[in-house]
Amino acid sequence: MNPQIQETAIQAPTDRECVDYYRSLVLTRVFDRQMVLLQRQGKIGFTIQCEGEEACHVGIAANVNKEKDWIFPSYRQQGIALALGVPVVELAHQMFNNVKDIGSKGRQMPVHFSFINPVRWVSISSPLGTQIPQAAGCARAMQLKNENGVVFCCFGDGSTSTNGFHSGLALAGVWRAPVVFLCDNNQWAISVPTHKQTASTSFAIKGKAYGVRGAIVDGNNLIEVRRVVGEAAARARAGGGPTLIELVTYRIGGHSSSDDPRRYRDDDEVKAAVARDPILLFEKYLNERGLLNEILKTEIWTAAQDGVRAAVDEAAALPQPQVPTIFEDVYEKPTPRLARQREELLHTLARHGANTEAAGAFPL
Ligand SMILES: Cc1ncc(C[n+]2csc(CCOP(=O)(O)OP(=O)(O)O)c2C)c(N)n1
Ligand SMILES: [Mg+2]
Repeated sequence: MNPQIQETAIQAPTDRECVDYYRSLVLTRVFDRQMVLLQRQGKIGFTIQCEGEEACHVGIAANVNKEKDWIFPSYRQQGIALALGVPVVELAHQMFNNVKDIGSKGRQMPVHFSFINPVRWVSISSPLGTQIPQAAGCARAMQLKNENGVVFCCFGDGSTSTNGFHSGLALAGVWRAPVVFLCDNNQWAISVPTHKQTASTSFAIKGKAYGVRGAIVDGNNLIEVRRVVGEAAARARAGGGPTLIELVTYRIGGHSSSDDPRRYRDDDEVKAAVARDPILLFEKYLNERGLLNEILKTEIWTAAQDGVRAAVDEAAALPQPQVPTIFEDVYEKPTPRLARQREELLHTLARHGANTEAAGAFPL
């Protein structure tokens, strides 16, 4: 560790910031619940909720410098995007995989977002842990270019069992790269509980073998998440190297819209987690600071519901991308083989038509 690096004291948030954080928590919750309803109605094929983990996301987002930093998310971080001001309609376009799904043009599963504006958000990969060495490499590149940015890399407790986790941390440790690894320990990796995932005393301790500082924070306490992530980001920005932060939280919903968690976990466990719902905890904090009253609360929930409804109406009304667009974007000039395949596809479509209806649930 470099003794020159001073710890940066993170200032408490202003009243205005606190109310903004609450808006982001609520918007994320409303968006997620609406996506579940749409999936159940057969209007979108799939979704992944982050219910119970929103304080992690809003607390992380509070430390992101949108001009300088990069985010390498996993598939359960929509709260970070919303808190950073990505318009909810952009998320809705991706969920419907419509023609305005700019990041992936309908080629990715729902919730696998990519954004460039207003945040550098790298396209989400389904294979677990693959973003971790990518994030270390991105941080190394910024270090070599003397850019003063930080990479925020998100993954779950289960993803610490991937090769990517170990190679990513090893590289980041050696390079002292400016990256903050954020492990959302939501207690489950689909149906695998944390005690079957690792025999370690924590996930944060896994950084030690790689020379990466570790920290553990209550992921349901937004103010604490903001502080601990803020300290790690400041340290990384000052050349102090990477940190692995374990955010202890709980996945209140199923793993995805294809999962029924009642088959493998106790209702009592979920009830205990719901009692520590991060939105309730943050409301208590706001009340203690005298920042929330019933009028403001109603205004914030109503605005979120109206915003999500309008975004969904707009996204649902748009068609899906034309099927031949799958040949675009890889080569500036398509290879002869691709050109031939495109012609064959056009021919088949002309004969049989395109079936663009979602034909059932995703397997995951
Ligand atoms: C390399 C790889 N192995 C397995 C899977 C299947 N899979 C998808 S999500 C998941 C659980 C991941 O759990 P965790 O990392 O804790 O994240 P969480 O879903 O809890 O946010 C698994 C095993 C995958 N996508 N990629
Ligand atoms: Mg998990």
